[in-house]
Amino acid sequence: MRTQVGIVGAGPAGLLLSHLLALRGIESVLIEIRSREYCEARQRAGVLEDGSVRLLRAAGLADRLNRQGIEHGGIYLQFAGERHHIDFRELTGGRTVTVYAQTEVVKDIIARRLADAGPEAIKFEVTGTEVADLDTQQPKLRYTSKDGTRHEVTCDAIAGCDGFHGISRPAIPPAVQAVTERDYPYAWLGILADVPPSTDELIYAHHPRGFALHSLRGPTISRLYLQVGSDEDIRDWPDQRIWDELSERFALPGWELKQGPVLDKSITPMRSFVSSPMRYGRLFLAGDAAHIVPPTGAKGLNLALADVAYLAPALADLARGQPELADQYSGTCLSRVWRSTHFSWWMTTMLHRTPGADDMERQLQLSQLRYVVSSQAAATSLAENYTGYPPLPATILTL
Ligand code: FAS
Ligand code: PHB
Repeated sequence: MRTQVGIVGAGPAGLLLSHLLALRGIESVLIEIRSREYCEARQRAGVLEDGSVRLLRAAGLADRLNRQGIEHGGIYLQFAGERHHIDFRELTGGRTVTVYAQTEVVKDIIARRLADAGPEAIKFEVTGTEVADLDTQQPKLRYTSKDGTRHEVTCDAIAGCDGFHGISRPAIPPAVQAVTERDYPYAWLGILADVPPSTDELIYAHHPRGFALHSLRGPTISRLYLQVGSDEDIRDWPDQRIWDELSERFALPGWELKQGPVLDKSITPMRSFVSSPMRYGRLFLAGDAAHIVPPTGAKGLNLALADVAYLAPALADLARGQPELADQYSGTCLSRVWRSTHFSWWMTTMLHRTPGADDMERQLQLSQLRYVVSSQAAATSLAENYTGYPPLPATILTL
């Protein structure tokens, strides 16, 4: 079997890449180990940067996003019994973010790919994925389909969009790969709750007991997170204990956290991870396969979408014998990745309590938070990074 681009992984990166390539007349084979239902139900990110919304609109994928997405003009920072609003519109000249869950982005793109290219557009529930001959002009993608048939696809290029635990990144020889990583001594316990949000925009709360985040998924569904120890077991966190802890960390006079049935809960480790370069021969990494950020900056999903926004034109040109964009791909993306990696680290270390930390950490954090909410320069820096910096260029948003 032959194709122009083999894509490993049907998360946001792989799905969007297959669509952006199709818009450019480039055929691809997209394989995925999980089922469609699993991919669509996997609770992950919730906030789209300004550029991600523009990208999905330019790609013709934003009908439901335009109807159901909730535009937010800022966030709240809470600390020392105070809650302050950071006004993105005012600070960035009109840029905003949109609350629209990753699950919905995945559903929208799967539906579009299957409608455009039929049931074979995404091969779900494959096993035995392998990539080979990456340093040749005909790399191979091998997998066993759900019916037990073993396949080998000869490609012009392969896109490793298979996330942090995928097989693509490990296929790069260690001698040519530089990994930079930092594990944080805490994790996020996240819940999806059947209760109207107690806030109009996200609340990021610094508290002596640890960080808490109030996000949302719509007028009747809330999404909340709690900093917990990095070795916590979700079985030790019955729903009421979670609500009690959240209520304490968000407590403000005259304000109450509404509680309700918990629909989903999970614990996510926190790490910063960058693998460089994001290319080896004809293998190109995109999204979590190449980098991981702590979710405090709401960057993971947006970085994945930005990577493939650059990768699609690069692979289209490469297929036509013009390698320049493909040669620039890794450098271009890593520059954005490090900006988001720094911002995510900055938000994380400003808001989370390091276990066993002395009062110096707390005083430094409070000073930084007070500076951010009182200085226009400091608040502008947070606002432009949170809404997406650097903004995706018009060349990338013109499809
Ligand atoms: P993904 O991991 O989403 O997708 C990779 C796909 O490849 C998966 O479907 C996987 O099944 C498939 N795959 C793996 N191995 C394969 C193989 N061998 N063959 C074929 N397919 C294979 N980001 C935020 O911005 N905010 C958040 O709150 C947030 N919360 C998160 C919570 C969790 C538990 C996790 C793990 C991540 C979270 N993230 C969050 C980050 C997340 O949104 C990622 O950035 C985003 O999913 C990245 O998309 P992809 O790069 O497509 O990777
Ligand atoms: C979410 O809604 O899931 C979310 C929002 C902002 C973050 C992380 C997660 O920083």
